Amino acid sequence: MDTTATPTLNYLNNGHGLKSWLLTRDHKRIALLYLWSVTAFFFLGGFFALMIRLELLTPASDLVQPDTYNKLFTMHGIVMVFFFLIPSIPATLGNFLIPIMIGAKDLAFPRINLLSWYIYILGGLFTITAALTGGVDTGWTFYAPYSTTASNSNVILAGLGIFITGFSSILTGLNFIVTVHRMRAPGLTWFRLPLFVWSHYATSLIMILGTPVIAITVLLVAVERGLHLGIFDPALGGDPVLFQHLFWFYSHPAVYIMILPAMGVVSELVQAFARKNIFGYAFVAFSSLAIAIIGFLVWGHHLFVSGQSTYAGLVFSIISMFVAIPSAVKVFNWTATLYKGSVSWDSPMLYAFGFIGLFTIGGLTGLFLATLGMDIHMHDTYFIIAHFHYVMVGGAIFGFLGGLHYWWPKITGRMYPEGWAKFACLNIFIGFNLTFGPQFIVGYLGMPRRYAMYAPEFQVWNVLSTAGATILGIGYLIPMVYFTWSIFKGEIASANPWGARGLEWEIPSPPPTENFLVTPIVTHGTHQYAPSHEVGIV
Ligand code: HEM
Ligand SMILES: [Cu+2]
Repeated sequence: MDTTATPTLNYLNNGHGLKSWLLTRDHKRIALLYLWSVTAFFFLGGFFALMIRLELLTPASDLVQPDTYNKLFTMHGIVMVFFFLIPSIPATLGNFLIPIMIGAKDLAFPRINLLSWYIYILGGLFTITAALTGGVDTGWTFYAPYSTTASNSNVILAGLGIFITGFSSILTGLNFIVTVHRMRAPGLTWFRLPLFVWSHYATSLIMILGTPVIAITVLLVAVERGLHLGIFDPALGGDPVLFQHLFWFYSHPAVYIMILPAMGVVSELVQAFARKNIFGYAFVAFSSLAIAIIGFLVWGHHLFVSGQSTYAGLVFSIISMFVAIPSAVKVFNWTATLYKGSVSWDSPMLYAFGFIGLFTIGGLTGLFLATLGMDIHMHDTYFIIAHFHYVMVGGAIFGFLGGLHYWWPKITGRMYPEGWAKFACLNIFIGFNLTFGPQFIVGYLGMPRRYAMYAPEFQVWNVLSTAGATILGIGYLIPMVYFTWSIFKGEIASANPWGARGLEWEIPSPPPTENFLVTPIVTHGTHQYAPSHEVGIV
């Protein structure tokens, strides 16, 4: 059987019209539904970001009123975290690739997969409604008692949106876990799984263990706001620090929901473009699990200045240092894999390089912040903003874009223009560093976050940052244009345009509806760059 010729029927042309998409149970089509929606949310969040940056071009509050400014950064944070970053890689690339990578026809629960998308959209509509009907000004962290008492905004509606979307995340996580346990092709043992699958397995564990906590937290905020029961507000007999514990017990692990899938992507990219097996497969696989577990133990580093005991601060400070170890293991092993590899500089690999560099900066500055004494100086300054954007934009979004470019030929059956892709990547890299680099400095100098106005001596850094954000914004638009173009005009992609290894490269591009016409039997790990081995399917 010739598996590389493009068959006439594939998942894209098997069924036409809106209904065939809105009622689909095919994981690949659902992945595309998510891709369109997370992209829309990304540009919505990006619009808010641009407004923030334009306001901060000058020290005075001249573009928008401070109250509007508060609503802008709140909506920016909520949209980017809950509606873009958390679902971005798992719901798009994960949904598309996990069944294929393990030799299965679909996820374990295809209908629940579709349901997850509808729940996500419903949650998004609630939150957008909250934004349009007056906005929310609490910051995406909803700190009590401001959010439960003082804030004159749509807290309950926005919270409901996040509560609903949480179920989407939980169901996706459950679906992935059951799929990886139950649906692997014959011969695909745990230690033959692609590292992308391992990282999604770890992510799913966090999703199902952590998400209920944030759901209950926003529910309690709504209960206190609506019914005036004293849970968090000291005036009613509640405890505001309890809110912070509950919030960060989810939201710290959630940063690993955002970054682990990107690490999985980078593990695949490094192997494909260095033509080598990963150095220390088991270490990389287990480091994902270690991150998932230790990630649940460090939330207290967000409470260093909340009045928790020095002893608790000390313990959280030390555990936070530990969580850096498995991340560092990954960075070391990627670097060791690249060492003496025949590295090709295609655009997905450029994003992987970007990820490794920027994530390392984000991670190391995280160690500064985990140092108790230092955080007290840096707390609530722009240093924090710079740190988490290096991790989440420099890390998660570079991983997402790298993965999207790498698997784009598989997803669409078309190549994108490589010259433009390299140009866009460079654009994003420069724009990113110009936006967030100066924020480390201005934060260190003492500029606080979340204010529409600032002292004039900080202006020069803010002008640089706004200029960078403009370049970055344009950089994000370019792939939108050439990806759309490539769907119609791009060169037809072969089954394996990169010469990469893995089951997904052994089926046609785009894949047929059932992925595999014959269930593959796996005889060795999916990353086999040693020339003596046969590839995946026998
Ligand atoms: C064009 C790129 C971006 C720019 C220029 C930008 C700018 C900003 C600024 C200036 C703030 C600070 C508001 C403040 O606290 O005073 C902020 C906060 C934040 N950003 Fe971004 N951002 C960008 C992209 C992103 C992306 C892609 C994400 C997530 C994927 C993200 C997530 C966040 C979060 C979570 C906050 C915290 C909001 C809060 O403090 O409540 N940002 N961003
Ligand atoms: Cu944290």
